[in-house]
Amino acid sequence: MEAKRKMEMSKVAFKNFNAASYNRFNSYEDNNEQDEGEVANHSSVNVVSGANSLQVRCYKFTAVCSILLCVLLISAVSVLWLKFNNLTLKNNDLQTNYSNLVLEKDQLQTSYKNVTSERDQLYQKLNIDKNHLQTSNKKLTAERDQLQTSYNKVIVEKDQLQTSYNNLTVERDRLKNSNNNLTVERDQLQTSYNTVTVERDQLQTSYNTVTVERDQLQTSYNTVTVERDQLQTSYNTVTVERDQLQTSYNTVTVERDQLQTSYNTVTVERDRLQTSYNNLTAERDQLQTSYNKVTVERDHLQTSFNNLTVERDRLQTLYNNLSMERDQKQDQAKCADLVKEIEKLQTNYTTLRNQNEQLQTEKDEIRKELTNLAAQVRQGWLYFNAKLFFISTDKKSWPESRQECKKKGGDLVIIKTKEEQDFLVQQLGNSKAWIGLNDKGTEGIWKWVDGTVLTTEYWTPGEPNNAGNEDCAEIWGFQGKEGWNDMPCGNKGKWICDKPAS
Ligand SMILES: [Ca+2]
Ligand SMILES: [Ca+2]
Repeated sequence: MEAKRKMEMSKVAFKNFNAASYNRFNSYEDNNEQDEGEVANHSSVNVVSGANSLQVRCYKFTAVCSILLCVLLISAVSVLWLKFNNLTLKNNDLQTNYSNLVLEKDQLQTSYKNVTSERDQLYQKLNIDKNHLQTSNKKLTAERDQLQTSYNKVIVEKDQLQTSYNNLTVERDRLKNSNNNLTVERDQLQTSYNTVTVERDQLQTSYNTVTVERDQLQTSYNTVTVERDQLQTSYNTVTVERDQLQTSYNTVTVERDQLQTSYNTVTVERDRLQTSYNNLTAERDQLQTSYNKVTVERDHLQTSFNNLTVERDRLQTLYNNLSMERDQKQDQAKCADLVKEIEKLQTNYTTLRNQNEQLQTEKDEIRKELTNLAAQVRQGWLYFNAKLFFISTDKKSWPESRQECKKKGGDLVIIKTKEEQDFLVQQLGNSKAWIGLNDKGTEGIWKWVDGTVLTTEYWTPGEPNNAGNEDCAEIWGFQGKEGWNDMPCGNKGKWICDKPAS
């Protein structure tokens, strides 16, 4: 509405401005015509004053300014027209809002009327209730005053009772404690009484037996006193002996520790020797039977020899006698026979003595061999099938291992029988070692260290596989994988040497 009003005022002003401009322009035209008339009137005179020309110029300038103002006003009016349209649209929106608000106002008006009627009804009810409550309040006030007096009396009585109750509570707690203590003491005394009664009975019986024992002990005491004196003297001598034994014990303890360490090393040596000993025992038994046979033969020969010696002596005397006889009887022929007989016996005797000497040297050789074998076994060699085997504990490459074997008077082991293979697998246990087998010369042609070509083989399944240029052989004792495997010769491992037993 305000915008509409402003628009109407703008239109009126525009009309007034146009009217004023038109009047001013008309007055300029009139003045101009008047001037022209005057110019015409005064042309004859030909007098033109400078003041009149200035006035004309001012009028022209005013006309131009008026035109410019008109243009500006037209543009302002168009802008205002656009704003007016916008305002018209907003006005319509506001109009619809106003209609809605009017409707809401009517609804609120009816609600207000309903609420007012309800308020009046409630007000009437509240008045009735208030009257009831006022009468009730009066009655309750009177009752409250009566109860207040009663309450005061009760409070006084309660305080009296509270003090009595507190005193009684204290007394009760004290009695309760006393009762508990007495109960505990009674129970303790009862148990003590029971145990004391039992102990008294036991003591009574003990006393009776003790009395008997005391009499016995008295007699024993007398004998013991005598024995004690004897023991005292023995004790003194024993003490001296004990001190001597103590010093001996200390030295023995030191020796025992030394022996313990020796024992440990000897135990290891003993186990190793035990296996060799078993093999040697079998060999020795064989040798023993041979030796027994030889001894029997020797004894047999010895008796033969003794018999022959006796025979020889007998023959010698016979010969002497016969010689004498021969000399006496000059029986040359008989003598010659006898000489032949003697010579024959002499040769028999010589052969028997040679055989005996041969057996003696054989026996000495066997004994020497046994001594040599025992020395080798002590150095760690194992005896099997007339050969000695050495299993190292150190680890070296295949060429270094072979060098070590040669230093010991042998070479890396050559295995040509199943018995030797099984023996070495058993000795290795769960480990492996280099053997004297390689294919360094020609790949796939395996040769022993003595130059012989491999014929009897005990390769583990899948070997030799030459996986990574493997030219040297090792033996495995691993359970389920017993056999040989090829490995790179530079790898470090244990090794097995062998050499003949004699
Ligand atoms: Ca190879
Ligand atoms: Ca291999």
